[in-house]
Amino acid sequence: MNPGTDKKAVLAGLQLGTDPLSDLVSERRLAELESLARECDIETVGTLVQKREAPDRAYWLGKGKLLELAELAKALEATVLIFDTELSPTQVRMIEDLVELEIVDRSLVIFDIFARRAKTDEGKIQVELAQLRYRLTRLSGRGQELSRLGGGIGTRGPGETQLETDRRHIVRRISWLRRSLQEISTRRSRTREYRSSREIITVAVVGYTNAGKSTIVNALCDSSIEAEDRLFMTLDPTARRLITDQGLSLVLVDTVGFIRDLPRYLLDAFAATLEEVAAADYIMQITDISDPDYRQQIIVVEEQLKRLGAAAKPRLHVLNKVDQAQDDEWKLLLHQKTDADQKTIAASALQGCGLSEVRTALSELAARITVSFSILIPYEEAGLVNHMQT
Ligand SMILES: Nc1nc2c(ncn2[C@@H]2O[C@H](COP(=O)(O)OP(=O)(O)OP(=O)(O)O)[C@@H](O)[C@H]2O)c(=O)[nH]1
Ligand SMILES: [Mg+2]
Repeated sequence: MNPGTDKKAVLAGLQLGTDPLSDLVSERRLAELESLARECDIETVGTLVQKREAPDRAYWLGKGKLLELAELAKALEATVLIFDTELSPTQVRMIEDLVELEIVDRSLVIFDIFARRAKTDEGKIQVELAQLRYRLTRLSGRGQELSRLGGGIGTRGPGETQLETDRRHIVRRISWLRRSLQEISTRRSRTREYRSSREIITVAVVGYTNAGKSTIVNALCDSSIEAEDRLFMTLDPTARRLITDQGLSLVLVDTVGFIRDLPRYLLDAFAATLEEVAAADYIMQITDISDPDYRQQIIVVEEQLKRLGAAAKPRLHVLNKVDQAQDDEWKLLLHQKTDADQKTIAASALQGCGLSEVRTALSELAARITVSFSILIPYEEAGLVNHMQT
């Protein structure tokens, strides 16, 4: 997208199966897609959902439905069709051959948001790698048609010049990006080694995008990480120190948010970043219980934690935004995890309620992990003190 030029789009969704709840699911999925599109300056002017047993191999929707979608777009003066899935390269080609509109899928929208948000070298490299790998799969067989593909949505992303370059150039660039990421990963693991050699307890703050992760880290650590009502505001893991009332210190690592169906290439590319979650001592999971879809979001976060091998770590689950709760149903969650390793606390990071309980839980954790001991060193062995780490 060119900045400042709002495009109009019609969103296409599929409702699969006959589950009585599937109406609600597809409605929420499209509401999320609309928010994602908005982050790319695309205005949603219409939506269309088709009920089907399974996605169509060629057009994702049925062919008739796709033509109906194109008519709807024309009537609403939309120039873009956004599909609530990652279309296969063949599907993109087939759809483009049938309708004269810009075809965008969910992955492309998410890439575009990540490209807009990436500020550090690490973030930029990760996003570019994911975009190029995605694009490479869409280049094969298209030959000269390359330029029709566009870079991300419109011009954002690795840049227009990339589009005219050949496949080999992209492959070379990908291997360069991979090497750079490897270096970043090595640097990150050195930082982690340092923390663990100093026995610094790390807490990875995870959750669905926009759950309030950065806001809670800021409130607890008196820091100022950018926190806004926008999706994927935080891309780079940001570490902040928290000193407990007993004077013990913990490092909270704010991380990139999760979302359902995060494009595979982004997950791969963000592996170095997500290692922070796998390597943490403790997980602080944040859930926005004011979001009507929070149950589904909890499932998505759980799946991601499992994938990262972090699901079994001790966890503090913060049910955030209680100031905006729609009903009382979320309170059931409070009674689910109550042992020392699994705690659930209700809070409002914005208004401050529940935060002292969160602080107490983190202090207890620090005290539990930090073993205190006293030793008596004979005077003649006083030199041993030099070997002790502080
Ligand atoms: N009402 C209310 N809003 C909150 C609360 N906590 C956070 N927010 C708002 O929710 C929005 C998202 O907060 P962030 O802290 O940026 O969320 P995040 O999880 O870091 O989001 P990403 O980095 O984009 O994944 C911001 O507008 C916050 O002000 C809360 O307890 N209550
Ligand atoms: Mg954030």
